Amino acid sequence: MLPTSFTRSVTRRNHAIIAPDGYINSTVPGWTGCTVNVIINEQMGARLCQTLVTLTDAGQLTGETQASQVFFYVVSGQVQATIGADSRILTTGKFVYVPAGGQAYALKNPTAGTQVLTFHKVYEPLAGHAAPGVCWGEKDDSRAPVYMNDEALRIQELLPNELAFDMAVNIFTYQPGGNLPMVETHVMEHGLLYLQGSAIYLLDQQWYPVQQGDSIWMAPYCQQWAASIGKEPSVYIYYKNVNRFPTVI
Ligand code: UGY
Ligand code: MN
Repeated sequence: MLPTSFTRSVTRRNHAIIAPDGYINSTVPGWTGCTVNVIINEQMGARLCQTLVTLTDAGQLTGETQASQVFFYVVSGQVQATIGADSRILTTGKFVYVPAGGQAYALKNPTAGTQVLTFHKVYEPLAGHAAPGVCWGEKDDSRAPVYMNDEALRIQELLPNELAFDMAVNIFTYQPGGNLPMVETHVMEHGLLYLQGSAIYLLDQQWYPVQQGDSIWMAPYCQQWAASIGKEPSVYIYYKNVNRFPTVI
């Protein structure tokens, strides 16, 4: 038994590891019968919000988007999502993207213990492109092409690759022995949740062991590299800001 003074979580200037051992619940208006853990938000210096919600069988997530678009992904369990006139059952691995600007949403009738991951980003309109509509989909390994010619790495892009979208959400699968082909140094920001397996992550020249259930925030230019550890694939779902002019200068 580890002392209660131990945690793998860290919060640094340009990255954070948030392991479930340090969760403290938040109350969010309209989200009832559930525990909400706000994993990443602007208080950290981030420009996205990431939450993990665990629902009781009476749980409901209801609201209306404002400046931010919201991406809901079912990590485990199932829930009924209603967006406008469209209502669908979301089982594990299914998602719905809800656009910014007054779109009502309701996630209801979950099985007890259902976990829902959310990513939120203030939408930046792009002249000449209509804002995206509601988008439904699911994790599908057959739609995950090889990444950078490395058979041990596959990425599925969950949202359409269109300029109207200013955020991407991808699922990255590393086979045992797989690792990023280089240390990435880039302007885009990430929030992620490990869905399966374990790995070693290098963030800003520091090493972190991570596993299923852990979340990571990487600020712009936080250098990053990862390798799968163990005998099963390591899999994470991650957010990335994309498709907008990179500077106001
Ligand atoms: O899309 C990405 O930047 C991705 N390869 N980064 C990451 O997984 N840390
Ligand atoms: Mn990256």
